[in-house]
Amino acid sequence: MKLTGVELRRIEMPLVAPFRTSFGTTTVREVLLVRAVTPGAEGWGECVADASPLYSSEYVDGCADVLRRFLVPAIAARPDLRPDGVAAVLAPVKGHRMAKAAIEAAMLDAQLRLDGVSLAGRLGAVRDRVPCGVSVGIMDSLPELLDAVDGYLDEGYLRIKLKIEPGWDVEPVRAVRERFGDDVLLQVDANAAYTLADARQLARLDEFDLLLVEQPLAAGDLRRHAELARLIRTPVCLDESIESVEDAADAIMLGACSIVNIKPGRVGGYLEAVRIHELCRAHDVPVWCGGMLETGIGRAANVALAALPGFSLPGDTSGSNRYYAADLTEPFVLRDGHLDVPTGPGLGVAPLPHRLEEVTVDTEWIRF
Ligand code: SMG
Ligand code: MG
Repeated sequence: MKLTGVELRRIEMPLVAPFRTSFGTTTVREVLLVRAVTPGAEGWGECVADASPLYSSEYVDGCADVLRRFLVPAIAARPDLRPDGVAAVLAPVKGHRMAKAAIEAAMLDAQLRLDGVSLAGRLGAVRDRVPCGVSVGIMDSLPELLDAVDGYLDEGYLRIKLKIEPGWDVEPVRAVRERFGDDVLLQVDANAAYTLADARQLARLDEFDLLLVEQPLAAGDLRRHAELARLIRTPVCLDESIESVEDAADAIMLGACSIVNIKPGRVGGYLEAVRIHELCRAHDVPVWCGGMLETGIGRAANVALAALPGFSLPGDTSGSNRYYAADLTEPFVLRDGHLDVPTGPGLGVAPLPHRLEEVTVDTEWIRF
């Protein structure tokens, strides 16, 4: 494809409420957007890195730097590069998967708009809407948590995920079960806040029939996840540990997880995400689509991915209003617990120009 240039654009999106996890609290989502410009179309990619390297080693300034200095120049040097060749061209640069995913997504969007094909169609989607869950942050008190869960169930969310950490695990889960009953699909996410020495505490969650416990231990620790999986009944799901299809293969083989959270940014892009989906499907390992508090740009792509056949559990694909009073695109609205998969070419959505202007804090144009 003939790129005329790439824009790196920083935006700041205030959240409707602070979102607290075991590693920190977000009140404003700082997002790096990548815009790939061709003579016939432009495409958008959302980088999912946070402002600080706490979820993973990547962070917004680092992503902008590696894009500017290494990734975009490598792509500029290959004038006929198509989106499905991007990963191989960027492979000599180690790591930096979130940054790589963002430029690949922008090029994919531009190419698909030129071709008149939707991202969902390109990835192999088989559904026109996807079932949605919601991720509920750590709160200051149980009554606050129960109010939040009550509100989300009222809105129609089909699955609740509670963020947990040592000191906030069994009690919030028990409180939600007691108040809302055993039929609610419920799962927890520790963001690596425990060690294997906490196995006994984690086993106390067994009685609550959770769908899964997500990333209880450190990202690099597949072996101990496998040990933990033998000590507790709740299925172990991995998020931070899975950065590639090879990681997923290792985790499945070791018995480190029986479910995988697929986040395209974490694994280096939507095309790698599809490969992980295929591997998991071949092994009968259910997958679901994770979330990184995306704006409508990243959300559109996630919803397209979540429409693939192996995504058999509701994802963290919440409506726009879960995080933003005003989204960057036309908002994604929950209907009957589902979001519609966009059908237009590429992402099927684009930033609303006035909204984009309002939230932009910096732009940088790299001419080819
Ligand atoms: O987009 O709904 C969302 C966020 C879902 O909990 C969520 N994401 O570990 O799965 C996870 C977290 C990572 C982001 S926390 C700032
Ligand atoms: Mg997670």
